[in-house]
Amino acid sequence: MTESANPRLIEQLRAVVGPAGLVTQPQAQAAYTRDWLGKWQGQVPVVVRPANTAETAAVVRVCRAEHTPIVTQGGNTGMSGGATPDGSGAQVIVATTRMNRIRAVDSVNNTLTVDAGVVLAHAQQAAREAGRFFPLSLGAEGSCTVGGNLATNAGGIGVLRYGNMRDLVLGLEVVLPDGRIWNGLRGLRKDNTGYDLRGLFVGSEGTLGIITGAVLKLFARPTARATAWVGANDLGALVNLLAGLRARCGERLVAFEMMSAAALALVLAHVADTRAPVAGASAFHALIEFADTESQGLQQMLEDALVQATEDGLVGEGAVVAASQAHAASFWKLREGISQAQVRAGPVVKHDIALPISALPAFVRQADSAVHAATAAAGVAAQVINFGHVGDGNLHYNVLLPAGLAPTAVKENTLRLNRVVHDLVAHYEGSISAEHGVGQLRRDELRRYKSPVEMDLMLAIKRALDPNLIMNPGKLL
Ligand code: FAD
Ligand code: 2HG
Ligand code: ZN
Repeated sequence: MTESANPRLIEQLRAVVGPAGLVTQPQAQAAYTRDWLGKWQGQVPVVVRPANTAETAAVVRVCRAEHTPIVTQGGNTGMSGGATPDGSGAQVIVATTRMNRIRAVDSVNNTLTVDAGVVLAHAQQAAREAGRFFPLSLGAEGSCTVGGNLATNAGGIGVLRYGNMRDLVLGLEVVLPDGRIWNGLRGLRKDNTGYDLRGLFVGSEGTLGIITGAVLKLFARPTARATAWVGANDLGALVNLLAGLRARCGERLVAFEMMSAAALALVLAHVADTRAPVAGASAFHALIEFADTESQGLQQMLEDALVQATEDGLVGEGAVVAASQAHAASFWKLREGISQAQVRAGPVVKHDIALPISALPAFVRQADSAVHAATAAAGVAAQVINFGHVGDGNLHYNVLLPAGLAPTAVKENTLRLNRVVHDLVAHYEGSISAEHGVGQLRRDELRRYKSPVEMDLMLAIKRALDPNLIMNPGKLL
């Protein structure tokens, strides 16, 4: 859509952010109106790129006066369609990426204060330069933003040791739907002065306000890492290996990622310069990483733990400890290539689920047979692509449909498989969105699986903060 859609709106926004802060040409807007997976496409009259918090607040006031809904967008790497506008052309995107200042590093308080549009990798870099460590890490870290990480409560590979984004933030600055600024940028580890306002905005997916700044927790920087690849014949063995490593090595265990044989095969087929780290046909693989501030003995500790696990029968088809950083990086390339490999392979029905770790083996057994029964009955040759952050109970239990399957058949199978998998997740009292958020992908599912009381509470919060419903309508609730 062009500027002529609502000239008065565009004019007022231009007065706030200047010409450099507006994207009005459809071609230039394309990078904002389509999501990373290529699943959703919207349209907007304009993309607004405020340079700071005051401009963001003024933009919100204009949009409110003009009854124009706002879709906040960071790096546009989300997997639930939360940052993609609808097709009406009536919503505007407010992109945070010009707000990219590292505001302060306090290495005594162990905090890092950043604009919300700072790319996650830049926040990690700022921590590193201060001799500290910011632990949130995920495949999209080169382009996702701290604001997007907060708004989706992102998880990733370090959750078992450091927690998810909710655990990593101390303070927030937020532009509210009425255009006021809430300055909650406190670097406090103790503050019992009422309701947890910060917690409300974490995971709110742009529906309660625009996060413009954050105080993040820093940690001691690990100086040593040891990485291993392990093949196992069943998921029960891997889950027992995880429990054993935790008991034996405690917080040195910083990542425990799983991928099924099918997930590994998909990466090997679709990502260049990859090869399987161990020979043999293991049904499951784990990528295990230890880290410590003390380098002495870390590699040995991992090797000893794996020898013990082999004696205990938990390691099926072999294990290998990386001999160099490049060797370790080749393991991580396999893990981080899965999302891209899925995009290349065909339509994928995603299930980003969390379960108690102890329930994972039984869940996967039941889900595998239920999915195979459902797809066989529909006459579709589907393949389960199961991988994820087993160390925190988060599976990406995805189902790959045949490339070239008609869109109507993809839709029918998606609905059918969502029901099969999510009903089983509910049976195990798990979550249907572990880390990717609800967005527009899981909005209908949420109503089915949340209790009426929980839905009422969330709607009451939404109405209280955003009575005009201008913040990301059609998402989450
Ligand atoms: P966007 O996609 O721009 O937005 C996501 C949501 O947040 C939208 O609802 C948007 O409205 C809202 N939002 C964005 N910025 C703000 C703000 N400043 N204020 C208010 N609301 C805002 N996620 C994981 O948790 N773990 C993973 O391991 C992981 N791996 C990934 C790997 C790949 C290759 C990709 C593409 C994605 C992955 N993700 C993962 C998805 C993940 O949610 C995002 O990468 C990231 O957290 C989103 O940040 P973003 O800046 O791109 O947000
Ligand atoms: C990951 O863990 C991401 O790699 C993406 O959360 C998961 O592609 C997916 O389904
Ligand atoms: Zn993930």
